[in-house]
Amino acid sequence: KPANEVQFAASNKLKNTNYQNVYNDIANVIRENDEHDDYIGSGPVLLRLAWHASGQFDSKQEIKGGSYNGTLRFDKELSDPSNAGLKYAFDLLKPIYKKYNHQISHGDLFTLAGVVAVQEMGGPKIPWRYGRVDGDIETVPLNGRLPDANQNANYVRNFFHRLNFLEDKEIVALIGAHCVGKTHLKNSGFEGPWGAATNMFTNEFFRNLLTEKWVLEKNEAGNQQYNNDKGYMMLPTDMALVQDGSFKKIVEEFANDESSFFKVFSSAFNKLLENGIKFEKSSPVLYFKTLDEQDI
Ligand code: ZEM
Repeated sequence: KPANEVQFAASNKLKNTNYQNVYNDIANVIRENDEHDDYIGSGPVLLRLAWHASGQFDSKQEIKGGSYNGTLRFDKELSDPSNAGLKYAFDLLKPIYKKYNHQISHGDLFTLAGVVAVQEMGGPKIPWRYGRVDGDIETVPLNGRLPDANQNANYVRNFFHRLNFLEDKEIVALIGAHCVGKTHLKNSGFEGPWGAATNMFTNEFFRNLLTEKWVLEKNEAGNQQYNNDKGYMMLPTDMALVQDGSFKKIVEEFANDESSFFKVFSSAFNKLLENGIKFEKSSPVLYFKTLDEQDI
């Protein structure tokens, strides 16, 4: 075996520089699967995969969850009703997992896919570290820890406190990820996109919250959602961001200043992906170039 292969096998990790190759492989998967969901593409659903792979974290429980053990790969977790629609995203990543042949863990792959999705859709750079491991089935957290979209501002704030987001700014920024993708009746019981540019990471979500005329309506699944005359929608938890005075001030700031949104989103998303993880000192913070920046 060549020396570097032996080294990989020993450390079970890729050399730092090679994660840009994994990034590029994921970015190419996004490029190749641009027809998904009526040409929204595969970026949004990969971002949602990274969020759900991390957002079931609960430090107070015996099985804490989070991204560390890469447990979203197990049917037990994938079949959580909250994860409906994410098998497609997991399947997109399977060939990449295979290609690196145990040199990358599922947790690292899922979280890196979120970073790739944000950056390739034009969002901010997200710092990222490797070092998660494939935990066994005993490390799968109980279903039902992801948030309920039918709730109000207090619920949203308390939910994100569980994930160590104590500042309203971080919470509002994270939900700003609803600038991309859409809701699907068959997945969640909600229907429609949040805006016009469904595969571009921008502050449109915040602008729409403030400027569109929203009407509360019952959808075909019997759930209440806010609709406007352009076919956009907002979840009750989205609308909570303008119903609460403190949240609303931040929505206004982000609507007026995209760079402020990007800055807070970048650090909060990095924290979300790393909840509950103590990285080895040798694991550096990595930043990746987009395909465009590499002229690929
Ligand atoms: Zn979402 N999200 N989310 N979210 N989310 C959906 C879709 C997407 C909530 C929620 O209930 C829903 C965050 C926070 C919260 C994305 C990213 C992030 C959908 C629609 C629902 C119902 C799923 C479907 O039908 O396919 C709630 C209640 C949240 C907090 C209160 C955070 C944080 C995110 C990332 C940082 C993304 C990208 C989508 C779009 C997926 C797609 O397939 O288009």
